[in-house]
Amino acid sequence: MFSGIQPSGSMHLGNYLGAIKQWVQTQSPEAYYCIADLHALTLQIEPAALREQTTDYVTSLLAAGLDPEICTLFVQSQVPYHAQMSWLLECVATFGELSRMTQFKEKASRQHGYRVGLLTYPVLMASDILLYETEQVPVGEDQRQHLEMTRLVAERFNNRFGPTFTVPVGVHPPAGARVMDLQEPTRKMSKSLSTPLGSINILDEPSAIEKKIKKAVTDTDNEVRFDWEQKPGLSNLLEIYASFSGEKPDEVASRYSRYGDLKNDLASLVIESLAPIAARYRELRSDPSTLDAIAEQGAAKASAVAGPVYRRAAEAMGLF
Ligand code: ATP
Ligand code: LTN
Repeated sequence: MFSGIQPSGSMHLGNYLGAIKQWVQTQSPEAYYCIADLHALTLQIEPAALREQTTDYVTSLLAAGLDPEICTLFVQSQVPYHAQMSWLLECVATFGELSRMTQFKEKASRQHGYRVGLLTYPVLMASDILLYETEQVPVGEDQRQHLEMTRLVAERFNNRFGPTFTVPVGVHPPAGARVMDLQEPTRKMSKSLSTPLGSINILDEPSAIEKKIKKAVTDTDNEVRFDWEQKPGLSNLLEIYASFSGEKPDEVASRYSRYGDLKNDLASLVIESLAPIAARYRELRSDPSTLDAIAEQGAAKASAVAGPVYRRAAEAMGLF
């Protein structure tokens, strides 16, 4: 199992429910999770902020329940095979394929003179995944297209150069795979695009969580029903509830007749579920040397797996 997260901005409820909760539930000695700091270089980000946020993300993932005694947690740039493999796979993927990626088109259209890394981003992601002989990639829905790209590149490589890579599949949670912005429920909750009221961060204060849920955009007909087409705002709240409580969104809907009651209970549920993470975060963040040591051990464990796979791929392509 392999997955990653960029250390950009604050970790939000979409990241937690779409990806991290699954990582924690399925962690094992064969699970590898990385903080994708190389991917974050595709964004406008100050060096000091990137360094700080990388430590914040190591801390948040530990606080959310990843246990470095069970799985491997590491920082992408500390394992140089990722950047090396990315070059090999850039010579397998095509410009046409990469320029058709939705995320690239969206992000590039918002920037003048966007970086080449924004185009080749999915190749680095494919490298991350393929270096660990990954079978399953737990991610949110928004990464579906990048996973398809990873499969395509792996299959093409295997056909051209002989069996080298395992071809992975994406796994998405039954509820919470696409958490929407609370203010614009037709758009996904996002680090780079959501407004402060649109996104709940996992370290938000209880009063902020309550305020954001109460102000979440719904509709005016006041009928509690799970229906993404007609009621995206309300359905998003029901889905967040279901993801925390382990129920189906329909079941949650059947218990409520008023939006206000649902919002009150949801606020309590989210506050209660996130409080232990925030408490653990504060405890761990006060000890940076332990965090550095965990990342260093993680990088050593990751390198031991990634190194032989990189060499196999390099040899298959004819490198000296
Ligand atoms: P941005 O929106 O700025 O591109 P992001 O919020 O998507 O960033 P990432 O680091 O790119 O954050 O994503 C980390 C993980 O969180 C991925 O597995 C991704 O699929 C998942 N994820 C991100 N946003 C959501 C969301 N709104 N709902 C469910 N999962 C999400
Ligand atoms: N691009 C991913 C983050 C990411 C990732 C990965 C996810 C980087 N490398 C490898 C899964 C596997 C995103 O969520 N934006």
